[in-house]
Amino acid sequence: MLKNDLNMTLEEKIKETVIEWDESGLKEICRVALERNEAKAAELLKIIGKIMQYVGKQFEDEEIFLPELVGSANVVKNTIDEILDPAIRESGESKETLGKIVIGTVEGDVHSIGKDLVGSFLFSNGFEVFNLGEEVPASEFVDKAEEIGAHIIGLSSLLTMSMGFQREVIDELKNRGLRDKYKVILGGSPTSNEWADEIGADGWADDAIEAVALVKKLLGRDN
Ligand code: B12
Repeated sequence: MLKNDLNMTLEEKIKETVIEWDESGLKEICRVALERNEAKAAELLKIIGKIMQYVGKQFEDEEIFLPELVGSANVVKNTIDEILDPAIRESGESKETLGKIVIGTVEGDVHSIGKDLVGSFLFSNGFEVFNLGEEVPASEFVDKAEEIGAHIIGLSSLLTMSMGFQREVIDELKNRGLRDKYKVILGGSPTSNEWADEIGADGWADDAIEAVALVKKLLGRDN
């Protein structure tokens, strides 16, 4: 009972900092909770994931707008990078890893926000995410997937001009005889389900929340 009350208080505090983009506040709450053994890093990640789902839903319902969504995502991403991820590694506490994902924006395209959001959502939902950044050549996606034993390759493209590079990654996999080894998913505003079908990808998602559902489905983690 006491633990529940404590968790609720912690969740409420975390929610407030995420919504108010209070990065130093969120980091402090997480640091103190870890120091006092009030929660493990994986538990904090779960709480943060739940809150990001709430924020994402608010964005979908047009209750908040892009700057608010990006502000919250950045606060969460920086806290995960600087506090929670290192805490998990140090303690040897095994993060519940549901699968490994390599994600990046394809060659010729510098747009990062949507792809980073998808990466943060996947991470906070228990997946291990390797974000290769922007303007990533086809061979780099495949090299990284091979190196880390990925399950999924995620390709972002925001430009009509760069969409063709999504096809190139699939061609690169085929050329190396690796097409069946990885599930390839696509996203970005000019792309669609039809485009994913046309180039032989395994799935497409419209936003970060759908991306999490898609990845869970592809990896049989959706029950
Ligand atoms: C911000 C922005 C920029 C910023 C990017 C900053 C950054 N660090 O990302 C800057 C100013 C650098 C920029 C540059 C350019 N831009 Co720009 N940009 C935008 C803008 C306004 C917002 C994009 C964005 O961040 N959206 C918010 C995020 C959250 O949404 P999202 O990216 O769609 O991502 C979601 C989904 O698509 C999906 N998703 C995304 N990636 C993935 C990946 C996977 C695997 C999955 C499953 C899902 C998924 O989930 C995400 C989260 O919900 C859009 C217009 C718009 N309203 O989209 C134009 C836009 C994308 N840009 C455009 C253009 C033309 C350019 C430039 C060529 C302009 C120029 N003449 O220089 C350059 C490109 C240079 C280059 N080589 O890449 C056009 C593209 C048109 C087209 N179809 O080709 C757009 C649509 C504007 C327009 N209406 O003309 N841009």
